[in-house]
Amino acid sequence: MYIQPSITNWTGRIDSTNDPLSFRYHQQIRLADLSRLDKKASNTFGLLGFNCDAGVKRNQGRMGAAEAPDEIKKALARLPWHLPADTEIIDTGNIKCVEDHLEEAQTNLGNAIASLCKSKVTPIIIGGGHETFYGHYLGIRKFLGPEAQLGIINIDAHFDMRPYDQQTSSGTMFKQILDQDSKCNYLCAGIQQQGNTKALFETANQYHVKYINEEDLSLPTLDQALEQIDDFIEQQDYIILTLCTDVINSAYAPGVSAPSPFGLDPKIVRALIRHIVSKETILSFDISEVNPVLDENNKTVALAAQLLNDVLIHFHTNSN
Ligand SMILES: [Mn+2]
Repeated sequence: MYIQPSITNWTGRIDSTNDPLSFRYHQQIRLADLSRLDKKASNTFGLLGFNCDAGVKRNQGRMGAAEAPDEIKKALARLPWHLPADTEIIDTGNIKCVEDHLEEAQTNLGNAIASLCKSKVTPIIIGGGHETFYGHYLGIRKFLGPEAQLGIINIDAHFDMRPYDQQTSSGTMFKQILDQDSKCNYLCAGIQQQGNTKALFETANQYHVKYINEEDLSLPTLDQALEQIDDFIEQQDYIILTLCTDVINSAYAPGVSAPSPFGLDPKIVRALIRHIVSKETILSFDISEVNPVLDENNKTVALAAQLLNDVLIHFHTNSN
């Protein structure tokens, strides 16, 4: 089900109505119906929400992520605009999952993402539980066709490679993808021993997943981690990035289904994101697993909005 973008998400302080140097996001954003996209200039980003936590429910997690897209848009609306003047950001509304119709919702999300790509709009997807990523993948693969080597980078405490013989969920996407797509490679940064069983580490090894442990993602070791990520990126035709917000330390990100007391410092996550989205081969980004219902003083939502702002500012800035 498609929900058109709403101006009610885009309000905030107004320092000036005519001086662009004083503008905030809510003064720059434009609303665009998905069915009426025309060809855009190449520096256009399309925000697309996914109101869905059916995958989290199936994964026996805590519900609420379906409400994140509008809350994150409201927080982004209030941030000052530091993007180049010719950058265009459009809110293209939300795709909503009805009841337990997860597969249908993921297909709809994928189709919407593919149509954004066709209009030369960079998809910036706001989940939703991490099942958002399966729709993200479907859309990019549909756009690229089957032959391109596609690198998936997931910043996450969890592999999300559980078996799905019974049903898919927010914990199965990467196994689903690697089982059906031999042209996909998977790197996961932020893995925690306590977030994954021994069996999941074995699965990851069987599927030749590249992963970087949480312990190896601190300031002193960051350069080494970035080198590993660069080696991975160089072997792909294109990359896509997904951020599972539960990878962040629960002191900073309490509003998630599965909080991580030993999660990453937000500054490390910001450094990873800046580095990865600056690459020439990146096509799209999603942020998932923010849960406004479980948040404390809106701080996870505010962090998510700031990370999104970082993605937008740093996207494609390094074409080496
Ligand atoms: Mn995840």
